[in-house]
Amino acid sequence: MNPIDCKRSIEACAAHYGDESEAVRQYMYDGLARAEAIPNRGPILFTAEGRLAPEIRSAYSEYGFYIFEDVVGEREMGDILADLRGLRARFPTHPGSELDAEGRPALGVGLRGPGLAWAKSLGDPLGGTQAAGGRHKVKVRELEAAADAPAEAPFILFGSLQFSDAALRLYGQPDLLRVAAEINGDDFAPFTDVLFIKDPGRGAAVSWHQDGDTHWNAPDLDEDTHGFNFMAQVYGSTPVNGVWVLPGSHRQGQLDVAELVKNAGTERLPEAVPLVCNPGEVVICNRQLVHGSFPNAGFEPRLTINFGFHRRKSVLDVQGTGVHSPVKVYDDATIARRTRALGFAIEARRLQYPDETPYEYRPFAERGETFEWNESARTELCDYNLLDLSI
Ligand SMILES: O=C(O)CCC(=O)C(=O)O
Repeated sequence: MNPIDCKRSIEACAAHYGDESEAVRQYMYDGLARAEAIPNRGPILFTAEGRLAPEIRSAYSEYGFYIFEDVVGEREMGDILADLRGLRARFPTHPGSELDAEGRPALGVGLRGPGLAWAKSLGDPLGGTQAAGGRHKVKVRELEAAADAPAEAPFILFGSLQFSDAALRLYGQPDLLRVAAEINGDDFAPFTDVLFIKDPGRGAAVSWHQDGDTHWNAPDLDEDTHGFNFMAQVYGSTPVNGVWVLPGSHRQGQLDVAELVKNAGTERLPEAVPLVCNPGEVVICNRQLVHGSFPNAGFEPRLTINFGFHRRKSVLDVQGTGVHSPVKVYDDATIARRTRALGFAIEARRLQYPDETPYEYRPFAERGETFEWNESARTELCDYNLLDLSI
């Protein structure tokens, strides 16, 4: 499949930057070329012994991300798009509203956990603030949205598995879970699950940062200590609307992102590359990578179904930092409770795709834990993200 043609969007985006527009245009085209030169994309492949193909493992280790092609097929994508239409119809009419456009109780109303977060159209709500433990050190340039854009637009939907059966089923995708087991061990633990919503002309920036809070000074810190996110692309992603990453930075420990920007003399970090994806591709993205996204001033939407996994030893008996869920020590029972979402996901997927071999998660087998996907499971899933393993 050819990559999305985003030339018009690059021009439109660059035009927002006034006297920096030529620099922005050049950065986007150079970024595209740098991304293309990195050998880190292809289908998910396993060896005859069932291990992740070593070239995928080593490319992921070297660059900190890998783009899996053709993960979400036509049927599944149809389900996802239908779900997203339904979800969006249930969004609150505006921040603070409890009603959707049809006057019904809006999505997330009545839940204790976070639901939909809004952000100023083409703004940068996180950069230079104390949000998420102050990890977004630098504010990237906010852009002027068109007069007909809303002051605030949907930005992040937290706890997405409780709102979308299609997202839940993707969470149970067997090949992705085999990848998770390969990277984090077959007793891997969950992290958090969200939708990043970057509507054209509206979607806000997520300024440069590294995820991860707890283990930067640990003597045994390594490149996989703070886990990874899968980023499934519904509409694809481009330099204009997508996440940019600094390849290899996940192996360099905690970096001073403000210093990187200062030294570069620009928010456009010179070595960064955009995650360029077609619809249905899924990026595995190391949380320790320096990464971020600019306001989406182009014409293509981006919607990322984000879901992450950790090594068990990175979360077991560790006190979370409160970024994604209330502060808590993650004992074995807490991890087991949070992992029940995975059991529901695998079962929901099995019902939808009976011809596929479901993923067998070792801790469920060891505990003899079984799952049914029904109304009581759906109720149990409400507010599941209050137990996100936030490290
Ligand atoms: O999707 C984006 O724009 C930002 C993603 C991100 O920062 C993350 O997943 O940690």
